[in-house]
Amino acid sequence: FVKPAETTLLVRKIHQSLKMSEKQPLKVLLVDDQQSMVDYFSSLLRSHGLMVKGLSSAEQVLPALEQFEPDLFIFDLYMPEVNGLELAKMIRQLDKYTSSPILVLSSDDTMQNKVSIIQAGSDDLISKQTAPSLFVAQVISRAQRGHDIRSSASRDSLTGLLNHTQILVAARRCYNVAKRINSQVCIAMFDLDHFKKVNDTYGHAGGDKVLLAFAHLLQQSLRQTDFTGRYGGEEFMLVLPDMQKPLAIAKLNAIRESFSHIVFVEDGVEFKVTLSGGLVFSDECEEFQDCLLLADKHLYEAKRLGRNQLVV
Ligand code: GH3
Ligand code: MG
Ligand code: MG
Ligand code: MG
Repeated sequence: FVKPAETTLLVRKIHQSLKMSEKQPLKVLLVDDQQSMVDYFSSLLRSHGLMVKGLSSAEQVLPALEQFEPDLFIFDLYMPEVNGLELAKMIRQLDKYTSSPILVLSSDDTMQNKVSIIQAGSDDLISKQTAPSLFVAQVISRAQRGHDIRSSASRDSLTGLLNHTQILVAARRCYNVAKRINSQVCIAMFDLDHFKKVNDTYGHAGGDKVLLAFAHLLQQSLRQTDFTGRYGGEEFMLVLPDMQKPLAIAKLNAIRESFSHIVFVEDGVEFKVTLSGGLVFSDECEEFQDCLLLADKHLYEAKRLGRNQLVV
């Protein structure tokens, strides 16, 4: 038996890692072998509203990344064992951080050092003697860029929904949570009906408007704790954690129904679009992969039965 609060908490964690909401502070991971430097720069940045994880050795970096997803890395150049450049190279090899900004800190800000730092793939060298206000300004602007890169990489550019990779990450995590604490998650695959015809008749721009309208409808209709992603061209995946079957079905059916009533206008011509959906619940499958197969099978069945309907 599990209290609903626990699911909410776990689901919120998944959201935090995927959504990176604007309200979250910018996050910086700082490594310097001198603890006094770590303390000084961390408190300077914290006093300007940044969230800082300060470490005094390179070995602590990988474990720290499991809990803390930085927008910007700052590495001291001279450190025993692994220096700042080597550490930067290692970070660049992690899928999640291939494009993250990395600043290297040194009191030795010679041209030669600057050149080798940039050649090694880091973004810039900052002198430890830089005026605090300039240091803070540089860090904030780089961290903001890093944040933007990371959030655009997880979202679909047309609709702003999670992209294919991220919605699958969300679905898999919710599935694992549901299995672990014995709650229920609904995974739905929605596919717009005869969308090729919409494009052929009203143009690609007309089709895009329909996709956007649908994305807006989803965002309005679902809870903060639900996940919505663009799975493919005109295919969407919804993940509804911790919701009883009848309620999930009713909710998704209401979305299908509302969408079918939207009147689009293109060059003065009015038209409507419908969608079909396949639903699956976590207790119906042994493995996450089975959920995807079953949802897809149900979607295919909804199409076969005449579209504009959901199959559970
Ligand atoms: P069904 O009812 O069986 O799903 O038929 P359908 O025509 O919707 O399915 P099909 O897979 O044959 O065609 C999907 C179409 O979606 C093809 C493509 O032109 C369109 N599409 C995919 N991505 C986009 C997009 O980003 N914008 C626009 N406007 N159209 C897109
Ligand atoms: Mg040092
Ligand atoms: Mg379609
Ligand atoms: Mg399709």
